[in-house]
Amino acid sequence: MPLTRRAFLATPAAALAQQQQPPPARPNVLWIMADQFRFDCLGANGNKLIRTPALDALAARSANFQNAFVQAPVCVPSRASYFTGRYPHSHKNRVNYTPLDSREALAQQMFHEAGYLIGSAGKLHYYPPTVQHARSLGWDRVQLDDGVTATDQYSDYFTWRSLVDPEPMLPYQTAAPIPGKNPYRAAIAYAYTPTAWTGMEARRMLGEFANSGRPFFQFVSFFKPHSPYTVPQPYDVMYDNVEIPLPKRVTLDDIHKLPLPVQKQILRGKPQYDLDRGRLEWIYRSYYASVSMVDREIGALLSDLDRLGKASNTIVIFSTDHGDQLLEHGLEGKNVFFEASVHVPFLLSFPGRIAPGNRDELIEMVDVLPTLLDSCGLPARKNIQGRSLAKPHQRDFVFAENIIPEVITSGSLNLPYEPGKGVGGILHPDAKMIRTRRWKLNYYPGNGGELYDLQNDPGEERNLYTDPASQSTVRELKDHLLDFLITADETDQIAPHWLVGNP
Ligand SMILES: [Ca+2]
Repeated sequence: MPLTRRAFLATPAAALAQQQQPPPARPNVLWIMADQFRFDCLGANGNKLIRTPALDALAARSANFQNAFVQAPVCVPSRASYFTGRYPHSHKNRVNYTPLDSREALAQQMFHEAGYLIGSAGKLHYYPPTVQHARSLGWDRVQLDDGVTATDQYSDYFTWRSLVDPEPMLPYQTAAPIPGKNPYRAAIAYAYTPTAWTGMEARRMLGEFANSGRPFFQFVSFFKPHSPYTVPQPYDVMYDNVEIPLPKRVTLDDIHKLPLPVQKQILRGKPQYDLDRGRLEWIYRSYYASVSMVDREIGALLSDLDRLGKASNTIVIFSTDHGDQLLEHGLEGKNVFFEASVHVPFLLSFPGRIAPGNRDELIEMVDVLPTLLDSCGLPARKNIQGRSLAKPHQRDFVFAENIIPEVITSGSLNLPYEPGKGVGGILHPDAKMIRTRRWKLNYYPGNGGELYDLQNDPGEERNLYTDPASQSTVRELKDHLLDFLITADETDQIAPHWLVGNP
């Protein structure tokens, strides 16, 4: 009597045949990150002046999120949120140059457990900032360069350059301007810059991984376009004749209308709010040129991915840890909740699985890790707070948070924080942002707040926080914020034995 299909599947022979079938190939992950990259500095996001052909080509085959927000406008907390899928107040890595709690699980460890080959080239920004520490956090291959002189002694880039650059003693951030030309013209040659090195190491690693026969998770992390603005030839002249619109000038009076923590941030160290407009023009040209440099390296990397036959089964994402004010509201850099700092570009490409095109929904960067796990068929831990973008996804608001003493005590200021008394007139260190499609509320306990109507005031110039007509909106957003803070880290707050299937 012939075996029915059901009876055959129950036989030992069928079990063996199933075992011998190779499992379906898991997709690879190529995660590209740039540091301090503005949303509006992508051709694909509507900038007609900037040259980003590689990222524009990637955007054309990606879901290009128009309303993506970071969890913190500062490097380490934002990056820790990307890699844990958790909010800063939950993972608690709230300020730069502090270690992450070793109980937190990171993306690369989750992919390592699933059998992936794991690699990183470029900036990680861990503490301590060593290769040994990075390896202990799950990376099989690490080529490290955190991009600031304080960490150069641990940098693989620095070691490499000392061997290959005919002028290795020339600091990599030094300018060598020609009178009348770009004052940020770099002394170093392009081939020896951290940007070129990161691209080169990333391509080398990708080649190795592509030939390994294993799925891979590769992180490629550029320091640029983060300041200093120095750019090597030929990028120093790339935007010489381009008139880039500059932000509105602000006065000390404008700054003094903001909540005290924001004033302190804008006026810390050597305030730049009244920077010479000619100098500012060169800052914009050099920032744009840095973006174009990063774009060049991304183009070479993606072309390798294609050449190696891996493009069709690789998820590619492009992300950044925060934006750059570039003197909007009188501030260089970030550490504030203005759109230029928290609203970021985010591209997600997964051929055949994620439909290309602009996506309008509000998303948070804690959503990135659950999206990658979901797309690769891997389970997500219960305490991950983001939501997969590969599934129907709707948020009524996004959330960000920021530790204020971090931003006012860095650089030339070094004020201690005293519990109960605060620092520099700021009573409590923490600040929270909640942003709907129309409204943004920033709250500084003990120091007031900001409310902006983004629909009628996209430049965030009219603070309505104390405006009598806006009080119901302030109350409603504060209610959302309170509900969010109570429920966001539910799995950390509720007894473990109540959590079904908690690892
Ligand atoms: Ca950063």
